Amino acid sequence: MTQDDKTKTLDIQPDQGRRKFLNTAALVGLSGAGLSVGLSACKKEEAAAPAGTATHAAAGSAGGVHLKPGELDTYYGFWSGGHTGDFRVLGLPSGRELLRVPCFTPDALVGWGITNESKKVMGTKPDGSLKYTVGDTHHTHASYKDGNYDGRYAWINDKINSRIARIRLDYFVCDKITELPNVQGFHGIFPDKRDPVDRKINYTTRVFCGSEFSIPLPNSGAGMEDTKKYRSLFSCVDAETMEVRWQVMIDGNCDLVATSYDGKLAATNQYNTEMGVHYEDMMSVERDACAFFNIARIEAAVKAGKTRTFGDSKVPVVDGTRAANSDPKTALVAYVSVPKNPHGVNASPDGKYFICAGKLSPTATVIELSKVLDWFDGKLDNPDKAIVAEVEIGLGPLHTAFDGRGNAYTTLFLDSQVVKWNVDAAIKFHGGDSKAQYVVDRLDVHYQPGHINASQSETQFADGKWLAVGCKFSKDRYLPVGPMHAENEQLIDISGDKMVLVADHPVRPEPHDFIIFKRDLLRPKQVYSLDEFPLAVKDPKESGVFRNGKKVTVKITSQAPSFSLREFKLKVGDEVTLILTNLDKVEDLTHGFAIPKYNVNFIVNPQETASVTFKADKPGVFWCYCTHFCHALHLEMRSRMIVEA
Ligand code: RUQ
Ligand code: CUA
Ligand code: CA
Repeated sequence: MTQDDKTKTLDIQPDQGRRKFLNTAALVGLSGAGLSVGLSACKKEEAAAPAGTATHAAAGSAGGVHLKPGELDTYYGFWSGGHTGDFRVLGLPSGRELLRVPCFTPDALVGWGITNESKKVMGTKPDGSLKYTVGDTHHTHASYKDGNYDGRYAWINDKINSRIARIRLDYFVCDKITELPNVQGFHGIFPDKRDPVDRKINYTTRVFCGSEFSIPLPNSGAGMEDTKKYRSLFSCVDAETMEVRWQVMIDGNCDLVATSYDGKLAATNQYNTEMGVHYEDMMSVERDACAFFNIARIEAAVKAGKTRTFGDSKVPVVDGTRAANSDPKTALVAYVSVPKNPHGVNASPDGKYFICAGKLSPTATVIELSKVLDWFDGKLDNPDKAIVAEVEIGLGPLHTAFDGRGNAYTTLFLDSQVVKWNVDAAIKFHGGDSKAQYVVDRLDVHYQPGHINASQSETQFADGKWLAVGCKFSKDRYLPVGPMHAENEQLIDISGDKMVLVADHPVRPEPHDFIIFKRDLLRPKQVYSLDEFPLAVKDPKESGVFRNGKKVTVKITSQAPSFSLREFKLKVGDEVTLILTNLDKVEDLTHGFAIPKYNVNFIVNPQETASVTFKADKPGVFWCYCTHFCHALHLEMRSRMIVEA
């Protein structure tokens, strides 16, 4: 199909024959044959792709993507790194990667997992080694105030070990990691946007976390064969203390998470309402659900002590199962049915709707939040009546973004497309107006898109300029580099009626979700404050070797091009803590500190302090040197560690 043919087909509603609800048999092919069919279809369409790829002249009004040397991007993008376990910062529209913030996994550049400070954040075993060294980040979101990002924090999840990390956006560092109790497969995450009760609190104070895998509660070896009793917990983490405030035990599982702008509701889409243990079981019913949590009621129940705990965890758990929540007047959770194995739940910027994509159904479901609240108030007899549209949009719908002009953009994994559709028109169509034209545009992307997000899409200030699409397969878009390909993140100009593909960006596998927001919402600091670090060596005169039996503290400062100690002496068997403060005050004047054969390397940014603890177990001379280029005499920037036998 050429791009022109495709454009001609845009004005008709999705073909009903082709876009039938997929039945279970067809879906068995999803994981194998279905996907390869999808990919070979991509291959055919590849020839047509350049026609849909805009030159700059053809691009909409969002502006050019190629910035001149020295030009700054106008948006920040926060990307999750996937199983690299990091958090990435990009500039948009250029797509340039600016920073990786290590969170869950060690990072050799920074010394994350090497320094005592980072190990404390990451968590250690009693012997001082890291508790975990693998991670799998999926979703990142930032703190809100008045319906917009306020630049305080971002959060990111680790699916493998059920951890949530917080990134301070003043210094772009991970400062806290919390492990959720009794949770496996921690997937969706979303901060709240204001308080449901105290209306003065118009900013984020909670972060909600969904658990994708159901497990025996507690998971300590009993009841492992009784799979029908497995449950999932939906968790609320305090945004400031990062402690888990409460959990809700639910039927089915949690996938993605969304929150309402009024603070009253959080929701998670559920693909396994069957509570199956094999994937065939997980897609045996035609409708799953989106579970809505009434935050004020849950917190009242917690306060009233209507809670239990599981295992060693002290976190109070309320009962959100279907059986316990059938009476709307007291229900904590409303289950709205959604077809089939839905993926993604996204809040529209006007605050009115949550949209779930069908994944195994070619539909998007629009749920009106005021009607969900009506059900909780006893004004609606069935929570499914909160569904105001359920329309066919294409095959394998996953995630949805918004332009602030009433349009939604949903990734179609199987169709390798983004579909732009109008929410109001979809509601009219669903209401019986068969002439309502809700599909506005379709664009081929390359290939198999998962996440999607538009500039400011997750705020009330969606500005409809840029749309980024995370394609899971790049196939032929880049030079081959062996069996594994780069992922392909594509940038689309959405400022006009038609979507215009403007750039491909190869990214290291494998990013998942991302958010894009205006650069002036962030004011990062470029030099630390010495007071942030209790161990800071504030003056070179404080440096030296301080011995207390076998425990030795070495205090050093750095100022380009030298360390305050030109040499220091240790004895074999010493337990050494080395503290280094970088007294340079110039931004970007970072020093490194490496100790050969001792597996030590870390950096200190301007006015930062970091420490390492190690055992002096090898006699000899070890030239500690600066690993971060800092000065014309960078190579000469050394300190001689002498370990006496
Ligand atoms: S999920 S491709 Cu982990 Cu973000 Cu949807
Ligand atoms: Cu200090 Cu290089
Ligand atoms: Ca299912």
